[in-house]
Amino acid sequence: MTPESNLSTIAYIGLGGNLENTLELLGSARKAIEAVPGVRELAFSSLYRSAPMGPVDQPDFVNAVMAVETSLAPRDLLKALQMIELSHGRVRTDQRWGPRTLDLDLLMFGLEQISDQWLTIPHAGIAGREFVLYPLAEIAPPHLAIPGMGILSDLVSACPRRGLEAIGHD
Ligand code: ROI
Repeated sequence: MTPESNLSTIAYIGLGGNLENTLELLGSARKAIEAVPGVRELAFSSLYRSAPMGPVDQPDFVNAVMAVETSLAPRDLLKALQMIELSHGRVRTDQRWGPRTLDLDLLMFGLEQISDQWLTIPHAGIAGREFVLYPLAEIAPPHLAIPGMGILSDLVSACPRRGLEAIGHD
């Protein structure tokens, strides 16, 4: 079968970045993900502005979650996302490659649970991160079971919004 046929697994991808061209990068990354053979977009959440998790002496982040249907194996989808990060996620500052400006995280791959040296599915950072859970809840069924973590709506209820705000649809 070609990668285009048998689109059977629903995967969720988290997108984020925190430099000034992040909005452009997220739109461009979205197009690049849609262009991967064997991947079809099902939904794209609003864009959300969030306070940085971790070191606070950095700009706010913009985050979103995308649902796709795919015929790819999880590791092939991961590789495609990493290629897109490399081609979109770095900007030139002076002579040197600047910090990574685009993160693409494979959050879920159907109901699979994978834990090896390359990949942890579901992504360990889903639970407790408002900038993942709220956009995910916008485009996924509320009763979605996240293997090993619980039901999406319960995880959202347990997670304060902190400063998270939707900044609109694209
Ligand atoms: N904080 C927010 N709000 N959003 C992110 O996507 C994000 N990504 C990161 C760190 C630096 C941990 N903080 C983040 O990699």
